[in-house]
Amino acid sequence: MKNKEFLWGGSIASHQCEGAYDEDGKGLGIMDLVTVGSVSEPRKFHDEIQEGVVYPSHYGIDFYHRYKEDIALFKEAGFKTLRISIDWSRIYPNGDDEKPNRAGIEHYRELILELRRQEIEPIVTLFHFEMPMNLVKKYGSWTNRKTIDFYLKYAKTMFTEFKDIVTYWSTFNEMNHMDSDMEMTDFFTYMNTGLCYSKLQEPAKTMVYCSYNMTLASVKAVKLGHKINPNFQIGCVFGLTPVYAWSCNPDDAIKAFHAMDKDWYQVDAMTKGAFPEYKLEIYRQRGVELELSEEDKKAFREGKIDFISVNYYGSAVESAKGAETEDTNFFGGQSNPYLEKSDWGWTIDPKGLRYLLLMLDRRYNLPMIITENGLGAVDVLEDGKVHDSYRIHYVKEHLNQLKLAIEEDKVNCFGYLMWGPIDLISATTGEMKKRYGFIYVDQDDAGNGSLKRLKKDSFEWFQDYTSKW
Ligand code: BGP
Repeated sequence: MKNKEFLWGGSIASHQCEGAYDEDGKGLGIMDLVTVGSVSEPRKFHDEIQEGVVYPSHYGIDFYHRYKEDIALFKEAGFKTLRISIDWSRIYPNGDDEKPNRAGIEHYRELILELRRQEIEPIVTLFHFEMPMNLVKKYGSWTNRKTIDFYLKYAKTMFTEFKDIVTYWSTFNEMNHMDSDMEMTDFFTYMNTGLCYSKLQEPAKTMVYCSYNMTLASVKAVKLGHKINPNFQIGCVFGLTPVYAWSCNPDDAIKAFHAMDKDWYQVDAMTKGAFPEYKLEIYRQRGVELELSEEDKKAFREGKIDFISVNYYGSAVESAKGAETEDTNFFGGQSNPYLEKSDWGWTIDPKGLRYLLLMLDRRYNLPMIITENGLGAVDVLEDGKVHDSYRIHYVKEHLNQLKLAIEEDKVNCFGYLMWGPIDLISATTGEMKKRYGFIYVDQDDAGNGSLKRLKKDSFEWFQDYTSKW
């Protein structure tokens, strides 16, 4: 395939790479209170910063100060695009401030202009697990509709400030993981709201209000952005997991379908011009009656996204009977006996990517971009080199499937972005040693290291492979 326009690149998020958590007027964000964890030790969520505790967002990989050096490396790797996120708490430190923080705006302007100078197309996410903590403490986060207004004020500021230098936007990252229809972990709830599921007084109600209000905020932001610049391409990032039936028993197929509905209802809400009735019915079954006002209905009609962004890491399996094996899966359901897992228990399923793209293409008929994919693995640094053949294998297998999806299945996919093209902090565990990058960063889990950047074997491989694709 010779498509010069295809967007090759990578995705990063501010709380996982910037550091500088209290510089240039930044307020305290929800991720600034999350400790380092590991595969066996969950991250903790604190109310206040405690002395002697490691909070990875405070240092990241110092991208805040080193972005020029890093962008030069991305350019060398052949990137055509970089997906970044803007940290809301750099723009409105408390979320409810009257005026934005100019230093925060200017920082992102410089970063975006640097990308433009290097001919790298910026894709900007407005909410990637980053929100001012004050909105959680003072207003109850997304349970309160006022938070929608604060988010829209922030979105308006960004759309207006960057209307001539950014075309591609994402309203949210993976808010679909937070849902009323599952027994939530603290982690997924906290990442999107700053609230801990286990401490909620009325969990069902809270989850319904938060997920509905965030979905509404997204469609309203799309309308607002299109008004500010009709050329904007505005999407939303969904973390989507194809779910297979354990067997050909129709009961398993229905169970698997419903498991996907948990994630896909938001795609429906943002593409079809209405909030899905089936979701309102599920809310009812959970004891929450949600009456949509005429104004809300109008917002869904008028705020359809222009494209679908997909984060893909693996697939899941569901059986109507419940667990068929003891071995459960990070993505829900149980392990798939046909597939391998990463060291962190994430299923590796390149064909699942093709299957997912097919389903999305036939169901929505919209342009798509893969905004995250990759292998979190431990890398060994030897004599200044990292021989990461396992990563090359992983990416190659996924790209082979992507090629089949585009060339044979004719799905409309306009880009592929690696997650964490430069090693950064893991979102789920806060570790540094769960590395995804083509570029190695010398830093350990406690934040110690020279922060030196080194090209891994996969760096040159990516450069070469994508230039010939
Ligand atoms: C996605 C998030 C990213 C990223 C990625 C990998 O769900 O959007 O922020 O972190 O997962 O996860 P982890 O870093 O935990 O390996």
